Amino acid sequence: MSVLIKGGTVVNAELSLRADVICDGGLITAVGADLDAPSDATVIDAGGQYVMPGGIDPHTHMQLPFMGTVASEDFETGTTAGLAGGTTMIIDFVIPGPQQNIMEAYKQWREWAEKSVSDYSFHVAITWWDDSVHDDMGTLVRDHGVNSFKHFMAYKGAIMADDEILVNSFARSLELGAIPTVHAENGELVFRLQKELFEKGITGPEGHPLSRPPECEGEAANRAIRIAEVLKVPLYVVHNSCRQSLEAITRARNEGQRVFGEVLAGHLLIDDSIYRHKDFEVAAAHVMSPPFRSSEHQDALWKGLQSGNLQTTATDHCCFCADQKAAGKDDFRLIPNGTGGVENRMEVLWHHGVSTGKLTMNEFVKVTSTNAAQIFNVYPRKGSIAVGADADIVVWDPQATKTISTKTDHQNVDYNIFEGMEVTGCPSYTISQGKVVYADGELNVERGAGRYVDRPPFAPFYDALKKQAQLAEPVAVKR
Ligand code: DUC
Ligand code: ZN
Ligand code: ZN
Repeated sequence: MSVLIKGGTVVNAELSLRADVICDGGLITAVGADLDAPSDATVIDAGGQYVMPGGIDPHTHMQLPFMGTVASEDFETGTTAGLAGGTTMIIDFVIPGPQQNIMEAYKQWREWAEKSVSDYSFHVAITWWDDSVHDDMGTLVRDHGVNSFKHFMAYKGAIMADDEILVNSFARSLELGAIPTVHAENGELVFRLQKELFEKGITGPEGHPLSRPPECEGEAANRAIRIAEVLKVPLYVVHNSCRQSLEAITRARNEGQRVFGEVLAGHLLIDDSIYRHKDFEVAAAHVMSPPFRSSEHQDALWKGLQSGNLQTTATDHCCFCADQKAAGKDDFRLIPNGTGGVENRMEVLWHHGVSTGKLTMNEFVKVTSTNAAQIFNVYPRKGSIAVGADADIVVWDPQATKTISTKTDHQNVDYNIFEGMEVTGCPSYTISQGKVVYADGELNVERGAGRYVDRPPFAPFYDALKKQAQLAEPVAVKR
């Protein structure tokens, strides 16, 4: 079955042009003026609309077992919600428990993800260290299409990676041609601040941001960046929420270091006053880490995106319903951390980014799709409208409006952090693997249609980095 998208403007990261697009056999087979439809083709009239690469959300946690419960959104419902919002690929995380065999965890997550309706891939978290972890990292890169490893610098006593783990895993990543990524928060400081606040009687959600100040994030981001600098390995810092971590990234990039930064739609648009909301349910629904920050930080993050010092946007989609959040009713430290957004990332970024003149349409494509595809090495298969690329496409109606609400969204969670937000600019069609899976508000998805996407290592570039690392051996001292 083929699809002809007719009369639209194709918007790629590097250029926009009036062109029709034909999809056949899951791939884009033609891009050009006045293309004729094959006789069996479904024809989409994209007049007055933009035809863009489907979004890639490089940071989600579907059905994550976390803080004594399991995220409510699974791989089927989560990827369905993504498609309704124009996101055609997610990169989720395998997170082994402390001492859990890495390959066993990887297989478990692969099994859970088989029901996905759109394509997906996995970063793998390194939560502990021994020779088996070292070897399993090699197996994952060589045989299983993994080219990125995640390190949580927070969550002491659970999945936190200390400096020893960071150093071992970053060095191993360089050897393998993989990119380390970090959740940057100083877990020791967070642990101490949480305890102090609780002992002072601050037990509600307002304690959450107080226990995780921006300085904790800035310190951890800078530490990870400097470790990566010494080891000569590129680094990706996930969900930057504050000026301090952005400054650490910007400084390093200005010094020529290969560091990438991600920002979440929520951190760009929601401020920390929400944690002081009178209703526990509302405040708790926003508990995620790092927390939402004051508007000073949002301004800085937008500038980071505009300047190119932050390259990707994500959601950290990790949903917990009110009954799950209630576990922390009397102790904010027990509120499961996580918020949703996979369905709304593209539209809130368009509305607040493109419509306000902060981002061009091409920059929008870069930060919602192309940059993630390039950084995680699946470009141009993903992240571009080009002959031979996967036919993962969103047709974008810049005039369409909607009010975001949990009553109408497809996310499997009872609270939408963008509740009530009015946006102009929404997907009218989403095409995944060449099939129309979302059209004018109707979904037509198939459980299990999503494919695991292999991401190869970064071999030639890393060879040069490895040579540099070897050159940096100590010079003998003559006495
Ligand atoms: N932060 C969250 O809010 N949830 C899942 C994991 C994380 O780092
Ligand atoms: Zn995180
Ligand atoms: Zn996360």
